[in-house]
Amino acid sequence: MPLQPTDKIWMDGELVAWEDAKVHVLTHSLHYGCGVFEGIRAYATSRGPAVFRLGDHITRLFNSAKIFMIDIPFTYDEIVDATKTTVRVNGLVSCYIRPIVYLGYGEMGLNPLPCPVNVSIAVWPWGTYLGDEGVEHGVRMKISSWKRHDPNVMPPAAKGTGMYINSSMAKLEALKSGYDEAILLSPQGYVSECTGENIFVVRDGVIITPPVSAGALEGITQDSVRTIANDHGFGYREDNLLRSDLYTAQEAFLSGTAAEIVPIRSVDDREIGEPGPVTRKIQEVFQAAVRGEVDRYKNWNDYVDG
Ligand code: PPE
Repeated sequence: MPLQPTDKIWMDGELVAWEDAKVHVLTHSLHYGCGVFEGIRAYATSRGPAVFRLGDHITRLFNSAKIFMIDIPFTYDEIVDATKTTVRVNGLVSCYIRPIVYLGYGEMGLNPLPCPVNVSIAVWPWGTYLGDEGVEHGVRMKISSWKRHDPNVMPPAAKGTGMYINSSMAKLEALKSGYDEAILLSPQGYVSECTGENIFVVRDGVIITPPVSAGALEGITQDSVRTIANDHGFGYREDNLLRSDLYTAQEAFLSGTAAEIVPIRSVDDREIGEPGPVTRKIQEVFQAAVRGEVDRYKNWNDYVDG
């Protein structure tokens, strides 16, 4: 689906018109992929739009930047405020939010140190990432021939722009082969994550997800799944998973800000089937929580209008 333009984009402290939010072709990050970003969502609630776990996302943005030694020229509070302002001025009740920190125009060459650090925040309406059909009946997954990053080649804890070439290639391979989405294995052969989502299997009522050491991003939605699972009496643990654990899973699902909670209906043509009760319950509670309907999770809702 083509991007749906909104009114304003926050760029380096100013709100500029959507069509004027441009960068020079010699922007450092365009050539070398050195930048960090976040994916956040704001949801419609009875008290107006609420950004989901905003503080956690901005903390991860600063941590990603720290890993690459990118010095963000704004404080945590300034970025939090700018995010809310951008949602507010665009008048959207719900939206996807994309903050990006990148090395700008100035010097060329691999040394990142002389480059200016630029920050932008854009928002736009974004529906279901993996399709309505996928949310309802599950997506068909393919294990990619591309491996996830080795932690000493690319740091999985960082949400670095250039790191997503790996995800793009896996996505391309899956789509060209007729599947909805890819699963990547770590260089050691354990299940890591999907191109832009964490992965879970359910076995005898216990939800199992790969540990960060298998190379996955520490997902904020994944952490919400952990909390919801603990609060609803499901077992939850992090453990290494083999591809055969996916093939024999009783239920499997994925989680991410863009994707939300999506059931997996098959992996490499091994049928898992229609979404099971654990997946459905997690989906249902998550959808209520993001909309500010669950008292217990109120601290996850950051209201844009104060
Ligand atoms: N793994 C990867 C590689 C990843 O990119 C994401 C988010 C996750 C796990 C889940 O993290 P969290 O959103 O905190 O639960 N991917 C973002 C970008 C997706 C995109 O296509 O762009 C997102 O979901 O916003």
